[in-house]
Amino acid sequence: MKTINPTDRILVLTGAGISAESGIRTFRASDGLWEEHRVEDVASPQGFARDPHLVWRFYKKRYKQAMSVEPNPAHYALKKLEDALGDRFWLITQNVDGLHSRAGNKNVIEMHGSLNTAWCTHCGNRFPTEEIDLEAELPPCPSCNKMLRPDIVWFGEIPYQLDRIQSLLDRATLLIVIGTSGNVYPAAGFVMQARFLGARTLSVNLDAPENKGFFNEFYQGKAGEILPHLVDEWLK
Ligand code: BV8
Ligand code: ZN
Repeated sequence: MKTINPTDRILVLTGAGISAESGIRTFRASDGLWEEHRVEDVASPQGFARDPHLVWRFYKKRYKQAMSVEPNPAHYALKKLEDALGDRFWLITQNVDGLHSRAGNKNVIEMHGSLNTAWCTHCGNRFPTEEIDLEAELPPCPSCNKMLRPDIVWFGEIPYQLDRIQSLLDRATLLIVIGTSGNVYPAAGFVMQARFLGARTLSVNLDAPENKGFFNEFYQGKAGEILPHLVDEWLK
């Protein structure tokens, strides 16, 4: 692909595949099962209402795992891209592992929430997960002592910052989608919107995503191997 034009506004969307080489299992790799649980039991408000102990155990485990791994070359390639483009670069992630921020990216939108935050639906406050009592079976809110919930967007809940995302999509000249199967909406629909709005669209994915037909370019393989070279090529 030709190098990036000086006027390009780049929007990146990432999914679980970009964290795979950091050692975090993707959603699909376990055929829709996460650590032996059905998605609707651990990633839905109904599941949380039914068994908050199970859901907290599931998220505490994923939080500890996310804290124990490192960003990989794909994350650092996106940091390099943001350094070169400044506010003409924005990164939307479906991931909740916090690895993009740990790699140094600043313009990040965590549209499905984050393992690093807990949310009290009673008093509305949010707290860094490192500051709450994870030893408690059901961590209590430091303000009102009621039960916290993970600050994660579950299935059936509305993703965060959709209006912000829409305005970024409206102005993007290039949408780069990395490591996502294109199963989950509304994220999977961004490439259609970008195409419709006249942006160039590019996918880097281990296997063909569901919405493959909407990409102008598709680089098949591991993001950690492909992305650093692509970014160096673009920044020449
Ligand atoms: C909403 C937090 C209403 C949880 C997540 C029927 C049809 C269409 C849609 C629906 C439907 N029924 C219900 C819906 C809506 C639903 C949905 O899309 N369901 C799907 C399953 C059909 N969506 C919702 O409920 C969303 N909310 O719709 O609200 C609304 C919306 C807008 C306006 C008004 C109202 C909320 C969805 C958010 C759910 N929460 N995450 C948690 O993480 O604990 S989603 C969760 O699963 C992840 O965040 C991620 O988004 C998703 C998994 O997807 P991927 O990231 O793509 O991961 P996956 O494993 O699938 O793919 C990995 C890819 O990487 C693979 O392609 C693989 O090839 C590739 N890969 C692997 N290794 C590498 C690699 N690529 C490169 N390099 C590698 N090394
Ligand atoms: Zn509270």
